[in-house]
Amino acid sequence: MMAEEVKLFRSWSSPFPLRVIWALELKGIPYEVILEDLSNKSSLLLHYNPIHKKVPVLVHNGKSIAESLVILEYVEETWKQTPSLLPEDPYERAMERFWAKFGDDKVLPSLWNVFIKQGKDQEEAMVPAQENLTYLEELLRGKNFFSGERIGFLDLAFGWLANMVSVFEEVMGATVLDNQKLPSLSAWMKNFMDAPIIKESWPPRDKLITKHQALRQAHIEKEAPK
Ligand SMILES: N[C@@H](CCC(=O)N[C@@H](CS)C(=O)NCC(=O)O)C(=O)O
Repeated sequence: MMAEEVKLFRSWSSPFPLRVIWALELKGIPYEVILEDLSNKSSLLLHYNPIHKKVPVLVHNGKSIAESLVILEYVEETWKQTPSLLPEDPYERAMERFWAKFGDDKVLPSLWNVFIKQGKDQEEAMVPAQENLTYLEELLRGKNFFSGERIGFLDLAFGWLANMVSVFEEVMGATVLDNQKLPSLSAWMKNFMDAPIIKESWPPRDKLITKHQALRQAHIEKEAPK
């Protein structure tokens, strides 16, 4: 059989390409990583993802796919070997996709909004963020993982949360995830972080902290009255 070409464009810090890395690693698919500097994108990245110009991009035998959740579905359908990332049942599959979209459309922006604000503005931003986290708490009740007994599509979709909440908390000096109020979500974070493959893949924490300190500072300065 001809060797397959599987290339993944990523940046060192972005959590979106990690979803794809986890999927490829879980299924045991060999791949090559192309590290992008997002402040100076390569012409290849612009060629493969001319619409969004973002990472991740997966290139499989010359064909490119962008958008991490779309790529996850492609990986699942192309490499059918175990572990499967999505359940068999169409309704359960639909629910995983629904919540993954909720994660990107609602959870991520609401937490980011908490992260870049301070004082009263931050308190206000905390209300929808906590509401969103409570939905996840309910979804996880009685389960080790979003996808059930083992890591699946929805866990990979929410993987960023397991790492980034504590980065946000450290940079802001405020708590987002209260272990008492959100015990199932806290337990999930630990289960996910501790899983083999996942645990080895996070970017260096000190570099993430420095990067997010600078990002937060830049937002705060932009908002400050002149
Ligand atoms: N919805 C996209 C989001 C990807 C994304 O936001 N990537 C960022 C890095 S965190 C990026 O490449 N940004 C480059 C830019 O916006 O110029 C996905 O799921 O793949």
